[in-house]
Amino acid sequence: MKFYKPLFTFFLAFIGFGVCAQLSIYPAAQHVETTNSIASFAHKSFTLKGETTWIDADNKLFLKKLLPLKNRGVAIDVKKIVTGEKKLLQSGAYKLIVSNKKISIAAYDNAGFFYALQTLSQIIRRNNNISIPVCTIIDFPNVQLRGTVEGFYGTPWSFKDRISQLNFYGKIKLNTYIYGPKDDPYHSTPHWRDPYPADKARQIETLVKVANENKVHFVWAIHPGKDIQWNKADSMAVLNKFESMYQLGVRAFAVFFDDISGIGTKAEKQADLLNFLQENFVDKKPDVLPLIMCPTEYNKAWSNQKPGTYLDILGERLNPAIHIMWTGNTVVSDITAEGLQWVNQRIKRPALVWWNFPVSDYVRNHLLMGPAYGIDTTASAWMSGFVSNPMERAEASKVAIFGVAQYSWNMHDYNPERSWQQACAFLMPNATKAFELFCANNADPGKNGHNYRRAESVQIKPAIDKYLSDLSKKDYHSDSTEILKSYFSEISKAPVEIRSKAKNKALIKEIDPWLTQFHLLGLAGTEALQMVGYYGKGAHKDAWESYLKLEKIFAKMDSVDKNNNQNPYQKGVKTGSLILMPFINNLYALIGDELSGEYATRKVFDSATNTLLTNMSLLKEQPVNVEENKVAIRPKLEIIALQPKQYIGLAVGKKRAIKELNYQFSLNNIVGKIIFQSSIDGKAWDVIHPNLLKSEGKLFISQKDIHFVRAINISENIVEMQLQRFEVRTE
Ligand code: LTM
Repeated sequence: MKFYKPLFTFFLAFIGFGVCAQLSIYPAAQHVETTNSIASFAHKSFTLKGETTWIDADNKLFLKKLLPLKNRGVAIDVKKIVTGEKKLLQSGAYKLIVSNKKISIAAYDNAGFFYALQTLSQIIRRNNNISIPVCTIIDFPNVQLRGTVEGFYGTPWSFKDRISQLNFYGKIKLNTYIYGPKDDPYHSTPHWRDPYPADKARQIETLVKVANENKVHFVWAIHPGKDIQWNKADSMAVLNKFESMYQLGVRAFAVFFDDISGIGTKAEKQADLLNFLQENFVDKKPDVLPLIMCPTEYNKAWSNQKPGTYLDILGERLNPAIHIMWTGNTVVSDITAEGLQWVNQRIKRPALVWWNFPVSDYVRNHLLMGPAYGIDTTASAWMSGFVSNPMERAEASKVAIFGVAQYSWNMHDYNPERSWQQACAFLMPNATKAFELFCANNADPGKNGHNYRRAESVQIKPAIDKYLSDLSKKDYHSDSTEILKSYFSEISKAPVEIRSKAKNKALIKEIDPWLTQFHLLGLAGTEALQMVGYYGKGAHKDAWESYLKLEKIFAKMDSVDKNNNQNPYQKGVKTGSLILMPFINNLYALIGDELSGEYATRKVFDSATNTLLTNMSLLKEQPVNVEENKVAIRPKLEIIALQPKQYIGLAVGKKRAIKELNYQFSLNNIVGKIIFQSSIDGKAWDVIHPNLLKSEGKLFISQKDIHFVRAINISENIVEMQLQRFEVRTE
């Protein structure tokens, strides 16, 4: 008998009876022992033996679907784990032993039994008979709470999306789904105090049922901090809302205080409310799980680092049974053991990680479908849970969620790249390579206010670098040419293959505009290489024709961008934006320059001259959107705190003049706090309007040659607000 370390548990080959079978378990099991033989239970039925009373009805049903259960047959010997190693004395732990004679399942609880069955379902082979590799699997999770927090801004997931997620979580051994979509008005302001309308309530009831079947804790979160009054009536309003959710079957609850300003942010009051809920709700209902809270200072960059402030107050005052969430060193951040140790000593408990990946609410024109990396594989001891905040696109998020499942179940074994490949195979079994190609080039969020970037086009980058380096030496026939040609050709074909072979139509619907754009990207790359080849051969006329064809493809891409995904935040459809698009643009510009003496080539676009104007370090990276006669700062989802004299504004290029400023801040009565100013040169500033009352409006600018506008805090206090719109119309 051979012992394989967890690292090698994937795709083990079993050779028995002349058959080569594969054993793939996801997430990777902690210990797998196996021989080369396969137990073949030809035409046999199975019978449940041992201690079976503790097994719940859902698990019995699952087992029945998996194996033909009769009164007599091959024994499935069942046991509850009650003593032994500590790691097996936790929820989700199980032992699965398959011999030629019987199957033995020992589990700590029903979650463990369910996971044993999931593993079994992954290794069973059904041909003429039922064959299972002879093996011993000892398995348990490294992290207690594993899953997702539907905590993004934008359109909340649909009922169907959520059902699909919960079934997916069961399969990949995730046990937590926190319901907290920012744009559900019954989760947040204005309706957090009110019960759900009947149709929504029924849906939640069903979701809880499906979650239970999949051994997933359905955690319902409330976000009351925007307008909570710290009085008895509002404490009771939260409690009553929880009670109404309890009636729908919910048995786990959270209170979020993220992205708020004003009195709602007070640590003492937040802790008191949570403690009140603990005493008057959780302690009175034995079937309710420990509470979870998301603090206002939910990352290191935003937290007051002075001892005795917000996080320390929570640490001291909040009932120790309550989990505290944490996004890392910044809002969107890698997760490190050191970062967790830092916060844990302040909050006096292990943090529950809220990982802001693959969420894309701050970069809605991109998909984040690359590997889930930047999560420390030595950090398990420092967290009570790990949940990922996904994209508004539920099915597309499954690529990253698959990685999160692998990471949080078996951290030491976690390999982001390998896990990502397995995710692609799992989600797109009939077009895995095409899907991998798509995901590999739809990974980076692009320039963004969080300064969070992801590797993209990793595999092809060396060939691109070589090509560009050869080109810089006027070598137009680089060795990389053929590699790149075939890569772009694969890209142009991948969408057809994905669309035609995918079983998951919901996924195709979500990514459809990006598939169209990806196809065009493949065509553009192919044409660009062709163009350079012609030019290199001295065939300038052919190169020019290619150049024009490329422009036509660009125009189609532009049209996809302008006609799809027109959300008010980051409109459009970007693909391959880190490496491939810049590469193609580079070739276009280069050959355009070379041909400019002979042909009338490209126009120069002055986008680089439209820039953000600020003296706030937190906002420096916030991108600017440029359209024909509009320049806008990308809206910021989180609260920003303007110190006295801090400003935020826009500078436009010399060829444009500002005619109108359109703004929206989540701040009422800005008199005496914020004024708007304009300038010709960015040095001397005039007040546009001294007495603005409203948090939103339009200001017309009659003065000529205005290239700069800004909003500045003229008060002596910090002004907290949300930057929802700051947009100028130019001449
Ligand atoms: O991250 C937290 C705790 N809150 C919000 C999320 O709702 C949002 O999805 C992410 C990413 O934009 N940023 C937040 O601040």
